[in-house]
Amino acid sequence: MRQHKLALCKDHYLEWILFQTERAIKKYRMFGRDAHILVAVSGGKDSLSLWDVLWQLGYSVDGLYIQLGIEEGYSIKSEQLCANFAENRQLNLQVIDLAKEFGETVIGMSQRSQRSKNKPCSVCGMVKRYLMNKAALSGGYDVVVTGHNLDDEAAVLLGNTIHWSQDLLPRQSPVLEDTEGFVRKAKPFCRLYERETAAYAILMGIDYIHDECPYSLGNSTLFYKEMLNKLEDEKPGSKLNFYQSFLNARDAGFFQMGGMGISPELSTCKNCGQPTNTTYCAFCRLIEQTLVTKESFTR
Ligand code: Q46
Ligand code: ZN
Repeated sequence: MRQHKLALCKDHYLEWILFQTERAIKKYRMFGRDAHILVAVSGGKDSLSLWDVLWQLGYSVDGLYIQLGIEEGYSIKSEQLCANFAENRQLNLQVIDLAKEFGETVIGMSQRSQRSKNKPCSVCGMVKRYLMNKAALSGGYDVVVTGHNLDDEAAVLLGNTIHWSQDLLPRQSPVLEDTEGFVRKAKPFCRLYERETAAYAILMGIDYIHDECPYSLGNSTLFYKEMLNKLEDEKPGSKLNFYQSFLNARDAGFFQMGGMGISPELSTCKNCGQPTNTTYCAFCRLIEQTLVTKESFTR
């Protein structure tokens, strides 16, 4: 690990990952030892490694898999890998199947939505965030955790910085506090490089989906990741420094200046009760568009 000037054998590497994860949980006050945790799993190396690490560290953690119905066998295979992972460790996995519960896959939903223009990622992201929050609230969980790693966070940060996004920059954080209607969210792998989480999965023998979602090809996050990798090759530690310096600046109040960080007033959705700044939340408007009957949705 050139960025840390550190080389470790297998046993010490696995210990190091556990130590670094615990350290991030404490440093950013993500959750306590007795928290009831829901981890959102996709079948990929990051989320399954995170579930494994939290379990190894002795946390109480259940899994949530959202079956999106992505073609080319991607969703079927990823659900199976999550189910195998949970079964091998006797852990609880909740599955929400969009087609069964809402009558349509995420691709069908996005084709009907103004929001996506044939690129499902925007609708997909919104649907996943909504359902994670809903599942965590109804299951009585204290926090939802996701497997976002440093490469993900640095790429999003680069995109938000290029646009100087006044809405998104102040909200990018390793932990989002719970607020009325929103459960707490945390990213315990936010300081681990993608190759570090991949190495953990391989060394632990975790069977994960190696294919990328077919819709991820050509998206700007992948492009920003490639740019950051080039920078990292020339200057090891650049990604970590970019992200950490941003967090330091944010904590020092940088984004409170000039009106950044002002959030719109939220009320509650008239259909489902989740927070929104319009009469009906984006998820309920989407479901109405997809012609699913109100009875099946509010069930
Ligand atoms: S699953 Fe969904 Fe991702 Fe596939 S459709 Fe896009 S957002 S790329 S993380
Ligand atoms: Zn709603």
